[in-house]
Amino acid sequence: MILKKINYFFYLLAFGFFYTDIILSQDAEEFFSRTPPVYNPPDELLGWIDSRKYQNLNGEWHYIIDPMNNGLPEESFFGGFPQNKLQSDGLELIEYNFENAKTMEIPGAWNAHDKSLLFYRGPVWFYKKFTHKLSKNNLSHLYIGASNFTTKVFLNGKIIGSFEGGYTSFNFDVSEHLVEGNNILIIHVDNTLSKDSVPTKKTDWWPYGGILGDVLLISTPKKFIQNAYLQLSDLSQKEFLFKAQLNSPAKVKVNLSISELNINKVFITDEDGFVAQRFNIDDLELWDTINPKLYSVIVKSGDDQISDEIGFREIDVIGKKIFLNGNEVKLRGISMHSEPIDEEGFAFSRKHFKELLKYAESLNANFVRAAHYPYTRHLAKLCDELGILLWEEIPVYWNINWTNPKTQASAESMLSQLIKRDWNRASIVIWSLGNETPYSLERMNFMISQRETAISLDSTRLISAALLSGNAAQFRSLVYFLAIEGLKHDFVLPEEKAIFKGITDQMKFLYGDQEYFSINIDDPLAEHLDIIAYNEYFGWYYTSFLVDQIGVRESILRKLMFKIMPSITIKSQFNKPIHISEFGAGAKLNYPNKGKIWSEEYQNKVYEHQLAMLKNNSQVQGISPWILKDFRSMMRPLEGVQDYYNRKGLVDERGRKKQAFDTLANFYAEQW
Ligand code: GCB
Repeated sequence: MILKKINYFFYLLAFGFFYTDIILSQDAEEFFSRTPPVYNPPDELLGWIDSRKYQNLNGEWHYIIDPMNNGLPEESFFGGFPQNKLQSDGLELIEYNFENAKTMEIPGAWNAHDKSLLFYRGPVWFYKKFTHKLSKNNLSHLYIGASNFTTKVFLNGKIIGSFEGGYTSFNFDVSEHLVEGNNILIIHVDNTLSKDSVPTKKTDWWPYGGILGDVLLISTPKKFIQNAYLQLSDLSQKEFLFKAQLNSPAKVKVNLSISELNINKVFITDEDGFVAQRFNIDDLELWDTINPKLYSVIVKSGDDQISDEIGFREIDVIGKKIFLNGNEVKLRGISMHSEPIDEEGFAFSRKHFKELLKYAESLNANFVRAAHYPYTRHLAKLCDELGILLWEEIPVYWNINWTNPKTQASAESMLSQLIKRDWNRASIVIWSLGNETPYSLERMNFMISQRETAISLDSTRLISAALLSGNAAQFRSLVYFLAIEGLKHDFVLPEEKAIFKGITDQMKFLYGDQEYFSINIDDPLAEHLDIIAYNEYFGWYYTSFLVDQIGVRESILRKLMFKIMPSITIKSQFNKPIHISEFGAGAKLNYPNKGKIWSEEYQNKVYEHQLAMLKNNSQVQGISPWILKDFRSMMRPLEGVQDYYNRKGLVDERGRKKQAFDTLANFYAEQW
């Protein structure tokens, strides 16, 4: 044994560590292979948080960048950063100090706060010292509005738990770990993504890192209402569905009141503390886009009381039409990313969205697509107040790992956390299961199971997903119709006409009976959706995909594309409304080469042709062009033009309008 310890001593010296106490007390194996600490998952999500008592922990936090994860307890030889060791006589070797570390405002993305972290993808530690007054009769829950993408929480040196998945809210009961007076909250956030995460590594938006939502210490009684749901479930029957979940598994009374409607109801939960009841309200002012009526709703049980402003409305589809409260409605929309106007980073506040929604309103839009991940709860609240219809989505984006059960669980957790947070918002009319997911059997199973999750939590909204643009066979027929058009025009050179002639001769037997190019959205997922959402990029991408195959100049293909666009038909074999969830073109504000790619004129031309085309398609009942504002993207490096922005915005990053802004605003005001 002594020999073993001496060997071990030299072994440690070789590593440059002089841990006598460890040598005397532990075996080498034990020292090097410590069992990893256990991080518990968050508790059931707390709803109605704006009506609860809380201590706000937003504001200035210290941070330490730790690319090697040296501070994680499971990775470190000195207990890790959560120990928050301090020097006392100056002879302790401690290689970190939160109190002296730089600070940043929380919520906020580190990429925006510190330019040197713009492209950073890795771990960062956050530290907050706060004073707290203990209250024996209450519980304290640490609530984090959003944190990207993996979060580990430590309070006063103890592990609280971890959460994988960004954008959505989560909470832990920290009552046992709080102390009277000063408390130290340390949060490890890692924005690394992988092939198994949701989203995966490759996204056409910035994978902002940091604590991106409010950090609140919410106080509840020991027996409390975790969440409650109140929605109009059937307009014709004037029927409402109320659900509430309490934390204590016992039969208790829950009181629901809406004083303006003289509603005062008492329900009794089951043994699990859960209640779901339907009831009728006869006389009611409905919420809609013109009159976004909200009622003050109070839910009480024992010592706990929560309240919210809730609107009641019905969204439905019948055949190929969409109905709001029984009246046909067209979705005059705009897509968004969660980035503020004229400010770097992630949009997290009411103020950010007030400003963004002003732009949506001046577009005459009645609908916003919040792509491609959950935003702050403030967005849906504002849409409720302003009467704007809202689409919310989770980042099941492009090709994620359909067969990994962990990936599936992560998507499901995001979807349910989002729904449980926002299920009382009248403005939300669509839950979107994802964006541009290529067809496979595994993807079908994955998405169908997601749909079931959504419906089991809330069946009063429509379910959609933005489907991929066109399959290979459809693109082949596009080549044929471009060639037919090419034979008609003098701007096409004789040698290009010869190519087009060859194409039409070869393909005539396939498409000769057809007059116009037509898309049939045949993705079998459409069968499981209420609205078929479809992203298409006529006038922008498609010609560049085809140019090498066809062998004529791209400029010619673009001209021909504009010629055929007004006659293109977009349909689906499924008897449902189609929503064009994206179309667009990139433009740099004031780009000098007028009319060329990247110019406002070219973008505007795409809008004019798209709107003419979509107006002619009767199954299309909604559109949300891509996109309101230029947004950051690591996929867009072109110097002097993109500079790591996707330039498809109708306004630039500072909020300055491009030409196409008014084109869309006028279309919505006059033609749609
Ligand atoms: C898409 C994606 C969106 C991209 C956009 C583009 O189809 O859904 O995330 O940003 O195209 O600009 O290419």
